[in-house]
Amino acid sequence: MSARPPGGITVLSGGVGGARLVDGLAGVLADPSVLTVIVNTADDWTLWGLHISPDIDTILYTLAGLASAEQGWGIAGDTWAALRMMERYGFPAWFRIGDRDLATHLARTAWLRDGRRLTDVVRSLAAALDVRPRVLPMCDEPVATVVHTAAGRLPFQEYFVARGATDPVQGIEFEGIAGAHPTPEVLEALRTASVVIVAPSNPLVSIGPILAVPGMREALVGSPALRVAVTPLVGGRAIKGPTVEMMRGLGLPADPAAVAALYRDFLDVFVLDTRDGDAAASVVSRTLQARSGPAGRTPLVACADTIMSDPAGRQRLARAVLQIAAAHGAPLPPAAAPPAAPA
Ligand code: FO1
Repeated sequence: MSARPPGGITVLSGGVGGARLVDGLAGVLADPSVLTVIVNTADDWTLWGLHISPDIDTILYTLAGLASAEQGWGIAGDTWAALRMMERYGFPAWFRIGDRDLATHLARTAWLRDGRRLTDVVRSLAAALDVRPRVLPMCDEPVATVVHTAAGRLPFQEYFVARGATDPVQGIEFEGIAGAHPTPEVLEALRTASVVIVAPSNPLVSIGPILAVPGMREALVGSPALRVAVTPLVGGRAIKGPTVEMMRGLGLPADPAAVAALYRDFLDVFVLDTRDGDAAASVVSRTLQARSGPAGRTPLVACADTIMSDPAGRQRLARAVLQIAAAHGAPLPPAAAPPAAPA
């Protein structure tokens, strides 16, 4: 395990929304190697005998500057020759693996078959793609999200991609979670960070599995870092994906206060979108009400523009989150100089 300087920044993240903030942070930090990303792997699945890790790959491709902005997954400008051939051989083609993306799944699968840990494999992928932040799977063991619907128990990608996330969600299960452990690298990243940021990812199926790994919440509670979560909801809607529908399906109010309550046992600061500033009081009261046992620290609420529609928006939110962390006393690594004003 390579030693990192203390005072790092560790982000818990799913795919697209989290990747945008991670990219913004990597862009504003003078040394992006102080950044560690702990990534959901419960969306992982096996297709054509290959191990696919959608959220890990979205983070890697985004940080490598390869991501397809239109799709939100896969590689920009990828081609589909292999997919078309697989279709001719009778394989279903609803999960679209591009030709260059296919190489990532082939390499990962080959290395896993050699007996390597997923953590090591992701390190090799990141090194080959010149990704400087450290990207860590939440665990090395297989975990699979299963969505309970009226149509039955659906594997996550079948619910999300094949059926377009249209089935009302009745329950969510993380198969294999009881046998999972935070890796030594994950525990070290939580122990040595000065700030832990929960990205604006889906709290149920992106952040939820990370927090469900036995020992993860305890590691967050015990971390000396300031723990900041960024809302995935703005104006009652998720920027991307079925967060609102899933929360309602599980009987939760689909609002930022309900998201903050899911992080209640470790949260220090919750970042609301500026447009939702009037929800601050309910974030505090709901989080406190939901706390069991001694109240601990009262979560504080801050506001920022959380919409990341372009690279400038990603960096704007990254700087805002770092400023909020600094204002709450977190020692931070140096940020890169702000871009020069246009002449
Ligand atoms: N998402 C889609 O909506 N359609 C696809 O065909 C698709 C293919 C795909 C291939 C590789 C990969 O790593 C991800 C892919 N995704 C696709 C994204 C993925 O299903 C979800 O975005 C994540 O699991 C949710 O974070």
